[in-house]
Amino acid sequence: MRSTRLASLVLAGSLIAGGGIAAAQSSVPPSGSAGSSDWTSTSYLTDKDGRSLILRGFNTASSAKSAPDGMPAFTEADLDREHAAMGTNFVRFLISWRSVEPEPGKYDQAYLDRVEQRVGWYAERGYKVMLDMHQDVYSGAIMADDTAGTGAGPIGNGAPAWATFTDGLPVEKQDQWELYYIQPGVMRAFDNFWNTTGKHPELVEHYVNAWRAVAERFAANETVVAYDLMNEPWGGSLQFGAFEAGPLTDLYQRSTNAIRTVDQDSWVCVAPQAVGVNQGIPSALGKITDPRAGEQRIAYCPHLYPLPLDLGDGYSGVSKTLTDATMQTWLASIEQVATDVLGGAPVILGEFGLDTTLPGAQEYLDRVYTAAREMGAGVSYWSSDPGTWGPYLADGTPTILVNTMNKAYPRAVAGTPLSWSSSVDRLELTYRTDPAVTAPTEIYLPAAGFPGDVAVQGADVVGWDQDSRLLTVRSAADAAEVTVTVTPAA
Ligand code: 9MR
Repeated sequence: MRSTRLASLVLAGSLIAGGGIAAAQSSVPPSGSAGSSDWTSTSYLTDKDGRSLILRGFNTASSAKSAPDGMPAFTEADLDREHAAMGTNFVRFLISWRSVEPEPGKYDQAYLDRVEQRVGWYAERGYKVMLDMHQDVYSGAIMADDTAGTGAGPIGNGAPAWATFTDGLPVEKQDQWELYYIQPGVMRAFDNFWNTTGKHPELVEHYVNAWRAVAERFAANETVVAYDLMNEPWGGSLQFGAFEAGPLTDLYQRSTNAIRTVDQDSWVCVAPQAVGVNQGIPSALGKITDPRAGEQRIAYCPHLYPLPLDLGDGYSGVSKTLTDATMQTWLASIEQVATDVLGGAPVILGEFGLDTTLPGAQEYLDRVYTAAREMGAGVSYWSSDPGTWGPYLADGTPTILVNTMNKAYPRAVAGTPLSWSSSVDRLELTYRTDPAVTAPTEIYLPAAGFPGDVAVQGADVVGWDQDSRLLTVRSAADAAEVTVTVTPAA
């Protein structure tokens, strides 16, 4: 029953879309490298020293969605625990339009102070932050008290009440949170936001200006490297091509232009329509042009939620076959947008996640992290919230995620990573050096496989700090392509 209903949401998108899917699909190369793991992005977000960043971390956190102060239930001690146990270097930090702009045109600087304080915690520990303007089913104003009976907490979040216009249309209780998206009142709220109704041209303008207010605050902050413009966009009665190539691309372009009036350097992250594309249907997103001087800083930040796993089926049997098929088309779709549409954009897997107690969960986690590594993508897992999806249960018991995440990886590379891999006690990284980058390459090595001194080939050791678990190395400046291997010292 449950599966049928969520599947019907994906299908609903298709039906609303009419010919949209066909139009989107026709833009994907017929053979391409569909699903193969041989596509590697050579484009990366970079730090202020020009090093390529390999980003691994969490979404923090769902608990921020409806909190009165907009903050996640995530303390500095929680961050210490995460950092020590998993060596993460990245967070997709949830912010919301309702908190940024609680009244039309009034930006809540006290809220931005609180965000900045959390960013400071991450800064002290060497993280990079992507601010994610989160929404689910438009706004908490639509069904503030409705938990859908799932026990999963409030559903709607994102837009302020003053920007929520359901025009009196109903929103009935649903047993699967995604199904709220096709309730008439929610559909209408989106149609008003995108001004498909022709009645609310001011709403997107407000959203764009809210982004400028956020970017103004964080422009000079080196820890905030990226702005994720909209979580899991939904077009209401416009779907796929009609939505993605139309108002969605337009909002992304306008937000990018607004951000660039105050912030030249942070990356702007764009994502496709969520329903359907997160399940492997091709995207019809259009090109966004970055007006900054120099290289474009637009990143592609899609999500991955194969339907069977979202429905609680686990990664085994038919569900595994379907999930693998989803991965194939999803990978092809990511490559197509990142390369052909966005002109070689770096990729961050903004969200993926599952109930880690499902059968086959470990295999699925390994599969996705392998795919991300091979394609050169950053990853922010959904989410750090306590529970069976997260790294810790409410009582602090670790799930399989902790060991899954705690692997050796290069964090900041003095050039362009070409490939890397790691096992418990070995890391290998091949990269093309960039003579313009003088900062060393930084590698995280967990204590389990690297308890003491390390042996490094292919580069000189600059430093090895067994507290932070960070190894820094430098390669010969004239080497075009180098391979560095790290093992425990004999
Ligand atoms: O896991 C979240 C669940 O507890 C909430 O009820 C739901 C609606 O707010 O959101 C879930 O988180 C989703 C995230 O906001 C967007 N991407 C998919 C996530 C998992 O379903």
